[in-house]
Amino acid sequence: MATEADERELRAHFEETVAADRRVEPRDWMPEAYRATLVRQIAQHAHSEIIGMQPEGDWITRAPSLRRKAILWAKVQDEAGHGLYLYGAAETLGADRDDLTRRLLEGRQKYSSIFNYPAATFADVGVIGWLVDGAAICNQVPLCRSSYGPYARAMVRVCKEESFHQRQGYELLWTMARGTAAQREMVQDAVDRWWWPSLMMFGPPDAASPNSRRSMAWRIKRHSNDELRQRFVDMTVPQADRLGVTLPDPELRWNEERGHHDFGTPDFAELARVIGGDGPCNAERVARRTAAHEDGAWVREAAVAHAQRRARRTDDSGVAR
Ligand code: BYC
Repeated sequence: MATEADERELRAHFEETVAADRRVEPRDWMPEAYRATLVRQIAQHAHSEIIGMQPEGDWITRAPSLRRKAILWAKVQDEAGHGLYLYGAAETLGADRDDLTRRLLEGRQKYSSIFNYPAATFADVGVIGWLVDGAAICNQVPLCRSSYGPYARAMVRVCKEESFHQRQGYELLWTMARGTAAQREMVQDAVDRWWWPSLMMFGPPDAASPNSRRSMAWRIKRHSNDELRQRFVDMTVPQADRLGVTLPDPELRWNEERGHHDFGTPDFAELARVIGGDGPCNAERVARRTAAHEDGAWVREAAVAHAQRRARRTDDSGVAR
């Protein structure tokens, strides 16, 4: 059993590792609160990827051409892969995937607020790629330097794929914006509906963010919620100009002195309501995820039975067959 002196030494080593920007790995000692914070954030991130398949997934059968259908199908499949890497990263911290799924379905763990909004038209597919994946990239690129090794490494691959997703969304909108007047209207309408919820993805303002200070000290998060929100606005405004859409914020303007855009305040009361379960699609999203989990029970049972049979055969002969 570790003595107090051992623990002091282990803690000092952990703090030195984080301060020197080296990676904490699963085999390393870590404070219990660091582990719990990571499980909380990584699980929430994984749940977001999986629930996030739903708004766009609804459009796979209704995509207007075979090309658009193939692209969308591949993108939604990528999100499933991201969920898988992230659940894998959570497992390296001792979390159990079944338990995490149960917590999601029982409302004991969260997923990103953004996926509780409906994807009303095909233009929403483009806007989700451009704005939602764009916001995700802004948030996730710094996570590639997160102090926990498996999370940081998962983020490298996720970011590469998200970057492709963002471009496909922008390309879709670019095509629609150069189409008919009705298509241009659909694009503007989708931008109007998704702009503020996209800004809310970055979380509450810094002054109301209970986890930020500690997560930043541990270098799990590298930037505050407000810093990343600002970065996203600065990145997106020129893209909106090129596309020819208006961002629905009368306070949005370049501030020469700050070298950043000024912008209005998102409705954080709405964010709190959506996180609390009272968004436009919360009930539908969780019900769909629950049904998919129940429908998939036979696959999990078959996989376990297969693994057990393989293990038994290995025991009998010493060789897996
Ligand atoms: N939605 O102290 P704070 C994708 C919670 S999916 C819901 O600032 P923190 C994609 C927060 O968890 C990518 N909950 O927290 C997929 C905390 O609650 P708990 C999704 C939110 O952790 C498919 C409380 O509010 N990205 O790209 O320091 C298709 C107080 O907040 C939200 C990630 O998951 C929210 N928006 O910072 C297309 C990124 N905001 O846990 C695209 C990873 C806050 O204490 N996560 N909360 O009960 C993070 O970077 C951070 O967790 C956050 C919040 C910036 C989101």
